[in-house]
Amino acid sequence: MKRRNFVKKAILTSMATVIGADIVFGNWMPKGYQPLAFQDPDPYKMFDKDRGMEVLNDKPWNIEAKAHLLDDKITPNKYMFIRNNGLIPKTIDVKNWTLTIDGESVKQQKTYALADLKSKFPEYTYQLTLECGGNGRSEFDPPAKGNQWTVGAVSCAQWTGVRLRDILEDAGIKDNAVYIGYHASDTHLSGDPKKEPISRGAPMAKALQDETLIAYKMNGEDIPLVHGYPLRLVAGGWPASVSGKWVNRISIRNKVHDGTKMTGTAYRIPCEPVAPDAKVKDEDMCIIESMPVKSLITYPKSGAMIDLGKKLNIRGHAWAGELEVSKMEYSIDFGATWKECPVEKPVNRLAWQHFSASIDFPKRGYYEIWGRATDSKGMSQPMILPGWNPKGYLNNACHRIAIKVL
Ligand SMILES: Nc1nc2c(c(=O)[nH]1)N[C@H]1C(S)=C(S)[C@@H](COP(=O)(O)O)O[C@H]1N2
Ligand SMILES: [Mo]
Repeated sequence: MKRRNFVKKAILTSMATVIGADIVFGNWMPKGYQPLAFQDPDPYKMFDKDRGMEVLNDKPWNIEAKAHLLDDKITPNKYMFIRNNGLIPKTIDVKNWTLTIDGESVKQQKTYALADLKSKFPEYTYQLTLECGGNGRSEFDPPAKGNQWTVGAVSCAQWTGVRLRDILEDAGIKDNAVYIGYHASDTHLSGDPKKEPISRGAPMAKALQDETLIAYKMNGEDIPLVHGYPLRLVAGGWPASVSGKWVNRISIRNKVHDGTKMTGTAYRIPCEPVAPDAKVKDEDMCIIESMPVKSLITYPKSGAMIDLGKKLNIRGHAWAGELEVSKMEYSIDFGATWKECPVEKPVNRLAWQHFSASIDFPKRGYYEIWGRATDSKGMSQPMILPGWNPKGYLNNACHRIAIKVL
């Protein structure tokens, strides 16, 4: 019989690879037919994520971790949250991938192939804390629109690449440079090729920091596609929206970058505190820069039980944007009293720091452990939700876990 109306063998084989099983009656599949497995993809398989992660949105894909999944000192891919504003690039042409430096304040526009970047500039590796500006949004009341992140939109992976500073200086920075802005190859949800899903940036001082990288590796391997393969800007300690994935162009601007999600209310908070539910004018909103001090108890998992008379060992991470965490405390009495516990130095600037404590409980019953970090300028995490803001950013309230002593 004639087979030309049916799917070719090579295509069948590649489909079977993606699905992870033989397509038994595949030779009967009409040409151009899309198997259901592709129409309703399994995000955990597609992105190599742990099944304990929580999918918040599938268009675009937004997936968060849980506190206890973030226990590793270096966050592995399977526990790393995903935040997309648009659609992940469908095809990545690595061989022809380039990074262009342009803008009003570049001395000479330049384009670098991936291989150029790797051979021309020295390589650095840093562990960098990336927290979404909207992490903790789910607690705001009145609620804020957007992904209802709980605590899991934070990661601290190891990033390897070249310094953005070295590239910018190679192209030449004019004296009037103010800001950099990134452009990337993901596409707008509307499908309109002229619209960018996001194009943010940072002031020159942040762009020129040692730790601000144009990265091509995460945790020692190629960056996973969903996290920005093959090239990503990484600016630790600032809202992770500054860390552009799939970057192909960086503009040196003579003004504050005005790309998508730089203006209006996006990634901005009221310059002065406002009452909950207040309407704030665009001109009274200020761009979020360094993230506030925060911590997570990553062990044990909330709900753990322990026998009376046994010590409970807890541990977790604390971070403070551009600053260091200088003190870590915990409370088992709803914040009435606090005990200090040791917190390690960061492996490098902008990496999260590890704390641990060994806790005694006076009698059987229900307890909560609250963790509170303080930064090197003396600012501490608030015990409950901090300043309400229209878009629900910067909730750095103390993390809490429930414990039952039997
Ligand atoms: N090109 C591009 N870069 C992007 C985004 C995006 O949608 N497109 N999202 C930003 C936001 S809001 C966050 S919080 C981080 C999330 O990074 P991750 O998905 O690797 O965890 O990427 C940032 N970089
Ligand atoms: Mo974000």
